[in-house]
Amino acid sequence: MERTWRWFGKNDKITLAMLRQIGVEGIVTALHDVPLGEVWTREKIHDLKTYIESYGMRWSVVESLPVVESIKYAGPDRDEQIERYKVSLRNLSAEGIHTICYNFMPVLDWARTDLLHANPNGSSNLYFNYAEFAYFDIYILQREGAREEWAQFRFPEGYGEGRNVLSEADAMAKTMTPEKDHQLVETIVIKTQGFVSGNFKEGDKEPIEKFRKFLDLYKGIDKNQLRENMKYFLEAIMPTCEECGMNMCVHPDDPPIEILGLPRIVRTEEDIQWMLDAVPNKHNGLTFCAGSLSAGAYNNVVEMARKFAPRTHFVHLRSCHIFPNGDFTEASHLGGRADLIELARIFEQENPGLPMRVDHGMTMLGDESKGYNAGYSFLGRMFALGQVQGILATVDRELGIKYQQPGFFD
Ligand code: DNO
Repeated sequence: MERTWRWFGKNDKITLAMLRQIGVEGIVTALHDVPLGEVWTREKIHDLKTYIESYGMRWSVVESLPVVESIKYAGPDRDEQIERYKVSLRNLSAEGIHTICYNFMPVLDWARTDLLHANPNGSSNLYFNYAEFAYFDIYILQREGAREEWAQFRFPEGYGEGRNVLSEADAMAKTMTPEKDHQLVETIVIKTQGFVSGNFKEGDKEPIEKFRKFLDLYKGIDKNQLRENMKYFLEAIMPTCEECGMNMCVHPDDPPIEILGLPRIVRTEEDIQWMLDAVPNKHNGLTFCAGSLSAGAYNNVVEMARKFAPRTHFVHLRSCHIFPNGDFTEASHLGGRADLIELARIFEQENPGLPMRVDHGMTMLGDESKGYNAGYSFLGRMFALGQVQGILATVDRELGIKYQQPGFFD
């Protein structure tokens, strides 16, 4: 596997010079300053690519070339937006970049309710609490139908026994303050979305109003319709991908559950199989995000890796722990539900050379005061990368794959 790292561009406090020292070979990044829906020009791509190369690394993967909402809900300008997307694909390919990570999640990219949840060892991790999310939905967003949906909510078998998320949310309503509400909105809407999606930005004045408008766009769009819209998009771009050797790899929904009354269609083995079969072209592939998939109790991540390795173009190594009450947090990269050791073995065997990045990491040893993007600490991710490098070195030796970490005399 190619050892890559998600870097947020020239303003990232974590510099390429730092990454070079810790065994990073490839960079995963995006043109974060280009507004959503605008074409990525060849000049801008070239500029960033050359900058990365000047540090002895390469731009391996784009994460993300965002798919605007109107492509997802089939708005009036969808075809125009798809044409722009194709131009960006051609420009990226002309600069030698051939792997694109994107997602097809409506409105909200990924979701967590706590970004600094204490681990027993004094570090912290990202956390998802169902009752807090239900509180946000019912009391802050005040979404029509939310209360009824949460009343029907059931955890997957074996989890959350005897738990009533709706009454927990109602109990929370008695103790929440405007400050705590603000904090939850910051977490769910701004801090997790601000740096990845383009729908919401740091400093948005009325994020909840904005959120409601986005939700309205999806009225009447169910799972089947969203699937059709995804198929439409993929079929439309495949000829361009073939022509310029571009691998598209969809990121699974994180967490892999239906939320806010919105359909989510990349959650399970069946979903992924559907989307690969719907457009049976090798350029239509998957970002195997072990972390997102492992947050779903119904997902057997190792089996899914075996099944989908041939259509995987990019791997996110991360693992989740699901508590008996159904909430989940990010586990150590050596533990949790995802079994990264077995995954590394499967991918090295079945599809060698894939770009891989460690995903998320603990916030530790002072990371918390540096203002990093949520989940994207430096020391925590470096620690995880060290662990994953160890896994890969061991697996590679077992499989007879020669690998020399760059930057050392050995
Ligand atoms: C969060 C990320 C996601 C991911 C996008 C891909 O940490 O994994 O935001 O980059 O969904 O399009």
